Amino acid sequence: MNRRSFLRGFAAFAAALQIPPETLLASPAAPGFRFVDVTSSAGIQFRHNSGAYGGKLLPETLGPGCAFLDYDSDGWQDILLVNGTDWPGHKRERSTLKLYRNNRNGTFSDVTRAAGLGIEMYGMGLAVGDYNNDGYPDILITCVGQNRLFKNTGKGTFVDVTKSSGLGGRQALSTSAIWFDFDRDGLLDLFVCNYVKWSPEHDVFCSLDGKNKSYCTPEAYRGETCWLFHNRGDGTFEDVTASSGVFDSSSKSLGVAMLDYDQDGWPDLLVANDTQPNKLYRNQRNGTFKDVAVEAGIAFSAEGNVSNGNFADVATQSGVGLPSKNTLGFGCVFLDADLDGALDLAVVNGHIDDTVRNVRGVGYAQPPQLFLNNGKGIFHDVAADIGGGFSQPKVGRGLAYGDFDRDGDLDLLMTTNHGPAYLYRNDQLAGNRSIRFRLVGTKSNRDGIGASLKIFHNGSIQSRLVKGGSSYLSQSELPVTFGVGKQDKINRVVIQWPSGRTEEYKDLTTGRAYECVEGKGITRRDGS
Ligand SMILES: [Ca+2]
Ligand SMILES: [Ca+2]
Ligand SMILES: [Ca+2]
Ligand SMILES: [Ca+2]
Repeated sequence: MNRRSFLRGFAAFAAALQIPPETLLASPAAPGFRFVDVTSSAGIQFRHNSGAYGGKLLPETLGPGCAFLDYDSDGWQDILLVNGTDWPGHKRERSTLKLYRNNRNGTFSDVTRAAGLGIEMYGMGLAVGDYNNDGYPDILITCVGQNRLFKNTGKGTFVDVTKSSGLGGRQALSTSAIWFDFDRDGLLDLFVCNYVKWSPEHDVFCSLDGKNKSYCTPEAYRGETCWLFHNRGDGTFEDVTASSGVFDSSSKSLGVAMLDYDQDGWPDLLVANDTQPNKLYRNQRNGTFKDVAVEAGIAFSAEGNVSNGNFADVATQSGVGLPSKNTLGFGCVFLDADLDGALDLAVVNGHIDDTVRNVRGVGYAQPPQLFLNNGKGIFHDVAADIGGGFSQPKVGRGLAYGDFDRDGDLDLLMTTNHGPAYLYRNDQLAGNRSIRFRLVGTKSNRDGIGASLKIFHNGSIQSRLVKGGSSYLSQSELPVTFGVGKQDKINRVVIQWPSGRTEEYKDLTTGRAYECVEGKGITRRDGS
């Protein structure tokens, strides 16, 4: 499937999966929130360096990713922005990824160098997860060439453990990655998407006009398998790509999402491939996976799928299909932007080649979209109505959400190719409230990745899975946010931990954030 239908299929799939029909709350006609562009007032000064010098090398047009993460574990979401670098032989400037620490007052400080991350590498995306369960999130940066694993020392710094962890010695064009605990042993494992077999020496000449070089479509390159690494628990990883059944050298993978599509408590994976069939890797609970994408109806676009699968492409009926027909979507996240109890969808768009300007009807820079869910699964793009310049055309790539100011609503972080990053603060206007949960695993992995939460309030039920990844090259915050409209209490929350343990808490006040420690109980946190 092409990238456009990749996004539509991905979005429709997630919509079908994540929006339970019982979540039917009334949605106001006008959006009950607005976005304020706080990028510069927050102190975020970032420009992605794609390295583009005119050679039109394939990776230049793909990045970068971004994340909300709490690297110093102070309860405030920090920001990580991935960067590329100049190509060998075309050196003009020094460029590194950026780590911004949250100052807890709406501003951020650039702590990249102090954290030991002022290192040049051609980065694409990231995955953040506490793989050694010490309470501090570690960072994997996917790269052109060798991916890098940075272990958090817990003292505000990171050390490069790529080699000692066993992840070294691998050259690829890696894209999205995800931490998840596929064997449920309490240790996060790592899945990495690779796009195509590419190196600067083997870049193919493609052209739109037969004269000037342009970025190739993936058909010009051979595919590359994704990788799965099992966490041994001693700081090292074992490559189980082949033995786990996920090896496939024809894949051209851009995105990966964790889900539990058969609801058996074991995490499955959806891998979105460009021009190749998508994969739905069903966890067979014995360390292996089976691709069931074709049976499930998610391998191809709507036209190509057989019926009777678990998934149906509802992009057209849901109102997402038509407005995304002429856009090229990259980062996408489901979030309850207006806190009405129904998950909305944010998408960033942008073409891969600036010469597309010459082609009628399709722009290089394209407007980001924010589809509000009316509570009945019908989506309507309100990007132009929410202010902040959000809907101005951009060459969008990465997208993540997080409540950086701890006022209970979800703010958005966006990256653009060879351009700036954007931070949008969400301001609620209708008085809707949320309830937030941060999970701390003890027997389960410390991040609680793979835990499911269900809240019951006033006759309705909402559920979420704690997970990383899912967007493009990016990761949203791990704490979970439920919008509850005007309700000041929820009846109960049920947490199903990956260890198998179930916990339940009753009569919780909304407008607050809670920390749930596996086996220890629930505590209210300060702030929101
Ligand atoms: Ca922090
Ligand atoms: Ca594991
Ligand atoms: Ca909503
Ligand atoms: Ca917020």
